[in-house]
Amino acid sequence: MRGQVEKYLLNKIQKDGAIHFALLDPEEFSSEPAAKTAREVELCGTAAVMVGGSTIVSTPHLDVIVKAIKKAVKIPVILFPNNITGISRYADAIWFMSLLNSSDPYFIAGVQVLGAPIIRKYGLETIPLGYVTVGEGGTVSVVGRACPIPHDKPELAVAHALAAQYFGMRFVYLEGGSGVKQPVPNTMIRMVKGAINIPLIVGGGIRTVEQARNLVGAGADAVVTGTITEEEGNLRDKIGAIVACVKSGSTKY
Ligand code: 1GP
Repeated sequence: MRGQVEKYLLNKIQKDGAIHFALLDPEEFSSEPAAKTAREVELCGTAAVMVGGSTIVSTPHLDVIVKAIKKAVKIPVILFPNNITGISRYADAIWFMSLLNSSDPYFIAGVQVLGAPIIRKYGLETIPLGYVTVGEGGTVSVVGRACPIPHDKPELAVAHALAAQYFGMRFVYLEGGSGVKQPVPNTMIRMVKGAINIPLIVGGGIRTVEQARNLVGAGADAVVTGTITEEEGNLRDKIGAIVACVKSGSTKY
């Protein structure tokens, strides 16, 4: 059954054509700056705050950050967990995700089995997500023992995305890796989007309005930015411009 947060995301994609997620890595923030950043991205029109990072080990710190963000914003706070340490009782929902191109069963289904009873205990809304790393792959591919899909093999991305859909997962995330030089290529997005009928999230290496526009133009239903949210500078200018172009850049609906 779809929960409130998922329904909200689907409605927003339907209404705006495409949406933006701001990703905050708890390891890069203390609670006050995290709350301030979340407030600013909310004002920019981001759909939700995602909280997670590839190397989180301290759940108590994660709890502090999630609580601070929850207090600061009205938009949903969705966990983007790297492991069972990435689960906080204070969030609204959790991407219940499987790293489909991992070679380690732990990241495909093992950690999910360990986390499921805790998620139930906390009453977190789960949103099933097929997660696939591509290109350089980033830290997440190293930590998750994944073999990232080469940029020039879009048909492999299509196969993974279709498998996610056939498993019953309700979103697919093509992950280029945080801070990578090149976001997921447009051709890959176009081919994946053409093959599936669940929403497609794209992230990793997105720094400019131009990049976001291209990704949405190619078919991304949601774009995630993390690194630029952590950098110095006027967030309203950077994120605000990307959110605006994500909305207007979509021609899908
Ligand atoms: C990482 O896709 C996200 O999981 C965000 O990447 O930090 O490069 O924006 P960036």
